[in-house]
Amino acid sequence: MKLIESHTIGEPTRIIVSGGPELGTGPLSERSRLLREKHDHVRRAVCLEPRGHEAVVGGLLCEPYAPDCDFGIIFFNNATTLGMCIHGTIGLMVTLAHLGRVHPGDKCRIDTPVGVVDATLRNDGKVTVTNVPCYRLKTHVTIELPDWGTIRGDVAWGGNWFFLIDQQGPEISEQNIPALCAFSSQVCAALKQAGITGDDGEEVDHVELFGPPKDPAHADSRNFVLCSGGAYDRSPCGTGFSGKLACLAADGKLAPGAVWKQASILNQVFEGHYEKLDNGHILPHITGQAWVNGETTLLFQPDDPFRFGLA
Ligand code: PYC
Repeated sequence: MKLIESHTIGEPTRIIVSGGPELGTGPLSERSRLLREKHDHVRRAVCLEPRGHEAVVGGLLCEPYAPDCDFGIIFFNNATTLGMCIHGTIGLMVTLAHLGRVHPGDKCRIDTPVGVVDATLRNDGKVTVTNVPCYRLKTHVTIELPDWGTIRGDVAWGGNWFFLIDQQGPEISEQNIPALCAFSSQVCAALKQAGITGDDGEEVDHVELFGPPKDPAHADSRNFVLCSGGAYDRSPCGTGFSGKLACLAADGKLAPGAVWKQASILNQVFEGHYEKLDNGHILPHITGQAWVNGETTLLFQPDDPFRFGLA
């Protein structure tokens, strides 16, 4: 199995470019289910120790199902498959460029389990992704945390489900990463206990905290994102940023087309803006940068008890 490795301002992506499992030719949501139910060892081999680590996001490059698409992708992390991943799509585009399959200026349509996204490899090497339509589902939801009392946030769809919390909890700083992880884990548990879900009862499995930027000339806000597998996102998290844009739009705090600079916990920035759709949802456009940093062949020795990862 061959992988191309990249990182998107610090957040790793490993794309399976050959030797991946055969999942048929159905819709990407169906192939994602098959990957989860029948080939989970592939996800574990790519993401988990001893080869991987908790922050790794993997992607299986495949043929698209939706018409007019150039590529299909199914993302997954240390716990499960993902609906969508924007830092991973930025990583995918530089991976495809590394393979000579896309070139600066190319715009690709990419099929994913939650819909089609567009991605453009710009001449300056950055990538702009136009996400699926996003929206805020619930506003001013309160939860009770054992160590923090009442906390208020919004539920939004950004391609994954997010609970977004503004200026509550530990200060957003690198020194506080363990405390931010602990706080966000309590939020996840409280959401579950209170039965707070996305549409169709889907789990809200990502938590996003916001605070002021370290340098207001550099960014509008700084975030911390805890992903579904319990790892924190080293990037500003493009799907989380999409949820943030949906909330800013719904609150009338950012006009369509106006640029928002979202810094990560590592103080690196994605830029984004949105278009308003007729149904009130938004179409986010997120720009970021990734670098290819490895070409890997996974070997599976039959006597290696951990060839498919530490479960
Ligand atoms: O950038 O959308 C993103 C993402 C999702 C999970 C980790 N990163």
